[in-house]
Amino acid sequence: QNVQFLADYRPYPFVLSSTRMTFRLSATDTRVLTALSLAPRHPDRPEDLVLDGGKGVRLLSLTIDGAVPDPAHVRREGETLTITAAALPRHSFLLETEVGIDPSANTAFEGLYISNEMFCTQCEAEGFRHITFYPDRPDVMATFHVTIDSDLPVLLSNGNPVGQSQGRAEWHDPWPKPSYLFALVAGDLVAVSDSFTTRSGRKVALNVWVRPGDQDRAGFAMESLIKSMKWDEDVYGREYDLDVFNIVAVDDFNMGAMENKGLNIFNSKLVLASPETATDGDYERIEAVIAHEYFHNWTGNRITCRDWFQLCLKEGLTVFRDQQFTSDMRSAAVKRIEDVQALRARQFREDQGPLAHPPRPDRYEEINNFYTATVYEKGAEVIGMLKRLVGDDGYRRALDLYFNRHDGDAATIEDWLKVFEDATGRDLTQFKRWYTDAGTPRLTMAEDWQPAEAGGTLALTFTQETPATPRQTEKLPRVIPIALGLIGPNGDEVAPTQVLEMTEAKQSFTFDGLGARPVVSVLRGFSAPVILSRRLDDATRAFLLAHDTDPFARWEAGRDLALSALIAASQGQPVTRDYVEAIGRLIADDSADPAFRALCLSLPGEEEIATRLFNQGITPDPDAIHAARESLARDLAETHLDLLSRLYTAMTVEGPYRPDAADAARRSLRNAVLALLTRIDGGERAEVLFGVTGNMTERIAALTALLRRGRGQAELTALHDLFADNRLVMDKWFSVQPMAAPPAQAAQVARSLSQRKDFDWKNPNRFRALIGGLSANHAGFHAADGSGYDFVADWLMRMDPVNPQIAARMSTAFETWTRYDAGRRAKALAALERIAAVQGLSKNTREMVSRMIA
Ligand code: B3K
Ligand code: ZN
Repeated sequence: QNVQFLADYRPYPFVLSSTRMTFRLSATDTRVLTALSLAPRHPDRPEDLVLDGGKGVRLLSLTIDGAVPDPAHVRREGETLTITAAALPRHSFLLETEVGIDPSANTAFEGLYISNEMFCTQCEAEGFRHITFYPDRPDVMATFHVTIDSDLPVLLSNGNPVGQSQGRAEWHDPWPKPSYLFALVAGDLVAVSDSFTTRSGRKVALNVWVRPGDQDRAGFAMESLIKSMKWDEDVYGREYDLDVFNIVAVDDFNMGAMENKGLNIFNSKLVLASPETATDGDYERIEAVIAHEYFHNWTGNRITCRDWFQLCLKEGLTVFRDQQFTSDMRSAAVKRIEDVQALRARQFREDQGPLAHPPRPDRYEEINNFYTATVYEKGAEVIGMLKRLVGDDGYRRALDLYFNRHDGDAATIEDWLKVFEDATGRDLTQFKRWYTDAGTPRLTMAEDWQPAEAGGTLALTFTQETPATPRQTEKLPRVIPIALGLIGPNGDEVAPTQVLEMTEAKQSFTFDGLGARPVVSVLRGFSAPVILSRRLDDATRAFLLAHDTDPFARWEAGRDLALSALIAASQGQPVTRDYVEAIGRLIADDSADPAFRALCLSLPGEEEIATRLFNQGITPDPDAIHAARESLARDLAETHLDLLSRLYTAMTVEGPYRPDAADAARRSLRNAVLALLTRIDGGERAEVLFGVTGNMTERIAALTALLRRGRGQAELTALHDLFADNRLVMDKWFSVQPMAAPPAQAAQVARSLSQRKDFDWKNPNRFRALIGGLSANHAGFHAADGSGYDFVADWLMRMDPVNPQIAARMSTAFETWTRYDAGRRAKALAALERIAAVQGLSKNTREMVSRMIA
């Protein structure tokens, strides 16, 4: 009954041209005065005016062109305010309201709220309706003029500053925008400032606003911003379009960051970094998310979404752009492998379970439940495929056309595909299924080799099939770009990468004139988000790991080798030596990028092993998987002890810490080696490293390695003593313990941490650290006694009334529950049913849980 359908879209019946607002800030009784310049879209067909407005918005006054309407024409129902057509002029009119809201009571962090005495907002997707009555939908766009009255020293909103006096600031945003891009910040803040001159000569003032004392940790964010602005000009020809660009760091934030026009608001963990407090991974993420939010200025803000079903129009594209940016700033090969790992871990998992949905869904109950890996990461993969199919030039022409044609629009996926069709002449009707269909296609490849006197022929036959997903049982074939190359028996490439375009359910491609049977390197660069299966023995995988010219395919060969060993071991079957030997050769190769070697040396996670088993029709046993992985790690360490010890010393990074890709690569290899060696050295190296290092990358690596061995108590205490006042480091402290705990203790570790006074659970980062830390411990969360399920369920029920978005998001810990054995399934289901039975459960969590139980 609460379901929204894509098919029901209709334009808003009024045109809103400008929005003027005044905020009189007060922690418990903020007054918001809003003046909307409206006009009926069809004056000859009068319609009621329906505005959105949350329960916490108290209407204090309302006038139309200065007059109070007859109260019989003003109706408040649920989350809307309706003014009947009879009370409205047929021409343009001014609607003015005054409302009262209580930011101090806002624990859901949606709308206007307070974090550490600072006022801030989060409006995407539907937070603006908790600030005032408004057509809170992305296709209603207006210029904003905002006045903020407050004694706080720093008062910020979108656009350019147009007035500043004691106790008052005025901001004007000339670019029409939807309400979800509105932002306001007020507090005692200090800025790290710089400037950027755009290529057409506009000088832009840049500020990263933080709490006093945090300035020395904001420099990297600023550097990242400047690099992003330059990159978007160089690569996409997109310039910034206001006089100022502000970024604000906030401690209480439901997600990573938000692209509000000219005023990005960030979770402080994605802004603040120093070598002592942030890891290499944190630095890389900060750089990527600063870029992502900045890139939204064009892909999201200048061109926004017609409705929330089109969310991947801005998110998929902006993720794709930030991935390109990181590839350019760091190592493209490493970035691609990391992205595929993340895609498989999160999106494939989603796509194969009860929460599967297409990148462009056609129904939802709570839109905040659709900010998913499918919308974001698969949305980006789909663009990567498009680019591969139309080529770099075609992509560039299509994007230029997109920006020219749709600047200022609230657009759709249809608009997006049309620019590719118009710019390249290609018909994308079949390709569109990637947007409208859920599920991960299974691609199989069979080889037929015909030797001949003059030269052999290799025929490759591919079949594709997509399993049914909720509400989508019929699946039609998709366009699958399959990048492949051929490698001769001596290891030389005999055919460089080419892209086969598969469009049928079953399709063959032949290669003639081959002297000897080549080894096929297929799905290079992970050219399509599919699950590939092919018959390949471990020796051939080892051959690919040694010789493939495509770094992704090379890594994948090693991954498959590792998984084949792990699966055999977890099933109690004999394990070949191919993986252990091949990996030894690879890591000894000093010409290979240390980051690449680190990726190859890090064993697949337990969840990944479970997924592989599940895809092979085998019920995963979390304890057996854990044991198999531990034993392979130990085997690696014992077999290559000398080599690993040498590498551990050789990869030491000299000199002061720098977060760049080259140094981070060496640390990542060294830490991967440490994880293995700690399994056999009694923790000696990790203890030494923890004691001498000054950077968080090595501290956390050493601590994690120790905790996995059931050690590390002294180090935990030391970390706590050093950083008790640093929230972000304490979040790491809370998450690493349940994550790295031996599985049998994980739930208990989490439970006792949750009883600490400093488990400030209403802070989303802290909650995610602990609850997410346990969910990331595969065998710990899926403990056979159900202790992991119960612990997480208890906390979701506690969080739900306080912050439904966080509860709903974290409930995805359960999304794979049907994969496991009957005993675990019964316990997981009982936990889910306990949540479902809660009276007054939020619509967010209710939707998630009922989809998972269905
Ligand atoms: N657009 C925001 C996400 C908003 C999430 C709302 N639940 C951040 C981003 O994707 O850049
Ligand atoms: Zn985004």
